[in-house]
Amino acid sequence: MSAQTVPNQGGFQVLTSPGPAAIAVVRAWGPAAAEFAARHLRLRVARTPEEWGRGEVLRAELVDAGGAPLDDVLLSVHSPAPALDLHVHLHGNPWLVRRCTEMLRGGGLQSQAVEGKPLWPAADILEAEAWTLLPQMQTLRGARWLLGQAGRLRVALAELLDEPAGETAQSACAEIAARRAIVDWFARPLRVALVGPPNAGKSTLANALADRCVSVVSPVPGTTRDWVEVPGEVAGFPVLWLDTAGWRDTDDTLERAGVERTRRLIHEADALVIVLDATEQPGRGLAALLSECAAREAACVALNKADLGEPDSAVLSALPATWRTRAVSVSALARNGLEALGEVLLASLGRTAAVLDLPAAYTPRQAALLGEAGRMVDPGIRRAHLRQVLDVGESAAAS
Ligand SMILES: Nc1nc2c(ncn2[C@@H]2O[C@H](COP(=O)(O)OP(=O)(O)OP(=O)(O)O)[C@@H](O)[C@H]2O)c(=O)[nH]1
Ligand SMILES: [Mg+2]
Repeated sequence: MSAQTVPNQGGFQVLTSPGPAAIAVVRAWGPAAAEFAARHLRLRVARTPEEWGRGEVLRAELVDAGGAPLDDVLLSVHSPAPALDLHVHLHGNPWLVRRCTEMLRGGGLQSQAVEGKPLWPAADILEAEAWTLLPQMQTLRGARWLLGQAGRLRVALAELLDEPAGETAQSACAEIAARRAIVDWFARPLRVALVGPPNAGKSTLANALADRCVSVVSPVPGTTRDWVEVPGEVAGFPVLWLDTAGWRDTDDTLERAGVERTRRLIHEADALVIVLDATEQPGRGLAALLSECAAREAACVALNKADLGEPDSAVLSALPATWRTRAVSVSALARNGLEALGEVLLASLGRTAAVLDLPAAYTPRQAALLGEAGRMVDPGIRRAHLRQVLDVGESAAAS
């Protein structure tokens, strides 16, 4: 137990991530936990904490100081009283968790931070860290990637510990550390702005990409005035589609304010999809729009309304050569070409399947140690850093 704990009182930790969930788990230990249990946990079959056995799972009611029931909970006993160590499995309502932690504090228990501590024993620290991060993965692909990374990183570290010396090992360490950014691909939605002239089909495309009807669609140009956020995913990466006001010169004050917001998003979004009605002659504003977007690398072009016919050659020749290679024919209405559009968008961001198969650091701790190892010319010192990533000493790493 750490120095923060008051030994004769006890402490508590919320082991699960914050926010709503099906279940939340709160760990409490020490004599004060036994007092808390006696006061606030009413068992279905009345037994005092001194009568509970290690490994027992008990059903109880969590009650407040006045005896009013708050929740139906499960208790798992990890160590019996008097040195009670208990997991209380509550329903994962944040208000309920807060109420429970208030009562624990009121009972003299001290809150302690949870650092990489999983709910059950992990094979090693790499697995424990992956489990701790798991709730933050926003898609199934992200969860799979993270769980696979523990194994990939373990293998890569074993190979690097075997590596006799040299720059290859140094750069391999640095590359694994730099791939720490990948975990955020799955933990934070990519903000992609859909920009283009009025009536090009941006709102229809946003709704089709997210497979839900959030943005208003109409044949009247200038329908979308403020940007609309539509959550979705592309190939297992979480995305927030930002449907914007159509790009054009206008005297309408309200519409002009919308276009100004579009201009801001062109530069602030993580990536762009430039949406064009490919069946129409390019309008006067297209050159200005393309020049506003020119500096953005992470971008692609949706040549929309493909259901009406081939793209107009004037639209294609209005695109600079670099944009033409990233242009995809789609029909937002018929939902055709959306997958190909997603692939081109992800490629412009460097998010390829091949990158996901490489070993990557996924916590700041791993990245810092691997980054440090990458700077070490001396193989002995480098290996010492690598062993720290695995959280093992000299003999354990050698065995
Ligand atoms: N045929 C066809 N029509 C489409 C397609 N996509 C959009 N439309 C139509 O084009 C019109 C404009 O669509 P919106 O999605 O509102 O266009 P927008 O770009 O959001 O327009 P603003 O909000 O005014 O800038 C609507 O009548 C849509 O039904 C498409 O792929 N094919
Ligand atoms: Mg719109």
